[in-house]
Amino acid sequence: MKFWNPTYECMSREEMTRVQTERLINTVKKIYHNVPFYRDKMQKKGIEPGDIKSIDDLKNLPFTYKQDLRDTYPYGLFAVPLSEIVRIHASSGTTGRQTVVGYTRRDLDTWSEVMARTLTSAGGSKESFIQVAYGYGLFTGGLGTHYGAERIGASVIPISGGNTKRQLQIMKDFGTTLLACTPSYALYLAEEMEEAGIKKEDLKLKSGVFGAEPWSTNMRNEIEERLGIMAIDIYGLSEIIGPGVATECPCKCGLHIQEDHFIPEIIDPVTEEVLPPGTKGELVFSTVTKEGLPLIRYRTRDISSLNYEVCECGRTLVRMSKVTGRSDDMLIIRGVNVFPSQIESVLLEIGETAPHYLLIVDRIENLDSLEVWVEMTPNLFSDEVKRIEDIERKIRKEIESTLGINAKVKLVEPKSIERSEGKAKRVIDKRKL
Ligand code: DLL
Repeated sequence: MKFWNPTYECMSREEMTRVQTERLINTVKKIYHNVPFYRDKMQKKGIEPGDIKSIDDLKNLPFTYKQDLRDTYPYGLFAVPLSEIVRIHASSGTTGRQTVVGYTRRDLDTWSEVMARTLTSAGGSKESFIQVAYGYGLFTGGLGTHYGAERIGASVIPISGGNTKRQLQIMKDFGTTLLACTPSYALYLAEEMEEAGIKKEDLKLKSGVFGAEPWSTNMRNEIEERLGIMAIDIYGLSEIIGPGVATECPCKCGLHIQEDHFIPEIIDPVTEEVLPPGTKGELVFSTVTKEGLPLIRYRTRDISSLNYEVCECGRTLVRMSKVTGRSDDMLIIRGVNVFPSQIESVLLEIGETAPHYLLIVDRIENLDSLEVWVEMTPNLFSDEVKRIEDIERKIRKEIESTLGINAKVKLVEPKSIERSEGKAKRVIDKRKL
């Protein structure tokens, strides 16, 4: 099966606009009456629910920031009585208070629906064996994928993250056909698999849905090659629902946003002006079916662009470009904007090292410095010093020519960079700014 819900996934633009408008009007009414925070914000802007007549009026509504969720911690933005909330998750935020999100029974149903669309798009069906290696718990990755997988009738293997040897054993013995985990963990699994002497031909794996962190196209090629699968990018964030906000189809040319539930906009993060399709900027979402925690114009900090052309796969859902990084993950090194995924792309393009790296940023005598640590492959490790130095030089030159910054490149021993079972930590910023 190609689509889970063709009525919405292949709807005409006019029809989609009609659905979105109706749902937006309802949501705005609800938040105005049920969430004092939104009522205040709207009143300050001099708008009433009746002023919102179409999705063109979205731009007049106030933004919601992560800080607003923190300021109203834990339940201040919920729009229903707490007795209606049947599930609570929290975001894995690394800085500040974590943000708490709540779901009603209908929200869980919506989440399963969008995840069912996602898994179907990645080739999943009731015949599939889906190994969910995202963490279960407050993180939305595990349970979100789990419910979607059950919805399509697949056989779900709820192994959660970690315990890599066991993951491989189960993958082989249970005949896993679809793997769900972070892209960095997928690579780690590939590495351990090779070490354990398991060949990709020994497995039944056909595809994977990888997300929760930025990853480059080169990393996709590496995963596809080493695991012998189709690797699909899946995007989402707890505040909006969790995984399943958007996903690639087998065309792998942008991620289809489930826009009958989440209306996207791209804005200039500084001027907050809405940008036209095709222009890169910050992704902003308004949820239009959520009951527990509806959010209007939520600032994701993720950088992307929108494409409204109909995709070859037949879906009409707007596509967002692969997220290359967050505006707040972006490193500014001597005035140059650098996303870790750009460096990842250079490393994998050169391809003579292992795909594991760490960026160390420091400020020495008022000058920013960037060190790139990259792991050697075992072969390279046993090679001559001169060859190792040659590769270091090659990487340095390539980073300089593609990103315009000078980096110190250090090839380090195989397996010396810590592996991650969830989101990878790629940057150590020692600057005290
Ligand atoms: O990471 C939800 C998720 C789970 C998505 C499993 C996909 C798969 P949070 O922990 O709230 O939720 O983190 C959300 O992670 O704003 C992005 O910065 C980043 N992110 C998520 N998916 C992708 C992706 C989950 N495919 C934050 N590419 C988001 C790049 C991603 N970044």
